[in-house]
Amino acid sequence: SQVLAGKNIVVMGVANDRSIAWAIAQSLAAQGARLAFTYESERVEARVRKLAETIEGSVILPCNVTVDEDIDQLAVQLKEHFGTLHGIVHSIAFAKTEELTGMYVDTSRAGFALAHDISAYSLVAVTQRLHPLMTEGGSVMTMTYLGAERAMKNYNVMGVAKAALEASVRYLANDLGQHNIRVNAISAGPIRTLAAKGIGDFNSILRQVEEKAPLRRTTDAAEVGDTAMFLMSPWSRGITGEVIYVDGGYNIVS
Ligand code: 0WD
Repeated sequence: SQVLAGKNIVVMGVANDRSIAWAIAQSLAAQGARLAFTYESERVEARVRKLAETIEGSVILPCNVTVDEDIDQLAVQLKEHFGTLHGIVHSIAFAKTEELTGMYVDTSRAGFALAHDISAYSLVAVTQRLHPLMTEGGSVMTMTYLGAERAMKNYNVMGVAKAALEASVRYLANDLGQHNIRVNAISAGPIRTLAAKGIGDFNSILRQVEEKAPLRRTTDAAEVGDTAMFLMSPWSRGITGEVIYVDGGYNIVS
């Protein structure tokens, strides 16, 4: 039997087939979840639609997380399609390329605000509007990185935004626990995706992980997918407000 049969989950942040959100969707679908995918703009719509078509019964909805009306509409649409919502997968981040290289001290006001809006506040904005649909309890998860805790080369403003995101996970978990809604983050090791392309010297980051991580290899998106599946499932029912590392153990030695 499938552990997520009868569960309705919205997956936000598929850009292409390398997206971590896509690997998560595979793991959730394999366990019988009914999925809704959101896409940021027409720029990615066709790609997301093609991918979603390979998962039976899934729906696709627009949502740019910087636009409150988009998230309002998402709530309306999800209520129409699903009635009850059981899970939210938030796998979204953005910073200007020029802020992801060089020194953090050079971060602009606008660059700081944009990175925090899309990468941290969006989790709050989405959870705020969707948690009322989680009438049977639920699970919310987001994606973070070790750069939230360590000053890592080139990660810069995104590390500061991830620190805000991780703190948000704790505050949201504390707010929503009374409704049996859990909120957690996965801290993944570096994975080659579209978002990773923006980070300076990504190859040397991957090489370091291969050398130093206890598992002596880089993280596979499918490993993140399976942990996300666990977080969406009742197997993790006692876990909330937590950051779970899926990084081959890199954080314990670095
Ligand atoms: O090494 C990595 N790839 C890691 C990624 C290690 C640890 C964590 N993460 C995090 C990222 O910071 C992000 O939060 O995982 C999450 C997913 O990232 P990804 O799968 O690596 O990257 P990608 O496939 O690019 O998905 C992120 C997507 C955007 O893609 P693009 O590249 O088109 O910006 O986030 C979405 C968009 O689809 N996104 C938005 N969605 C709605 N509204 C918005 C927006 N305004 N902006 C970006």
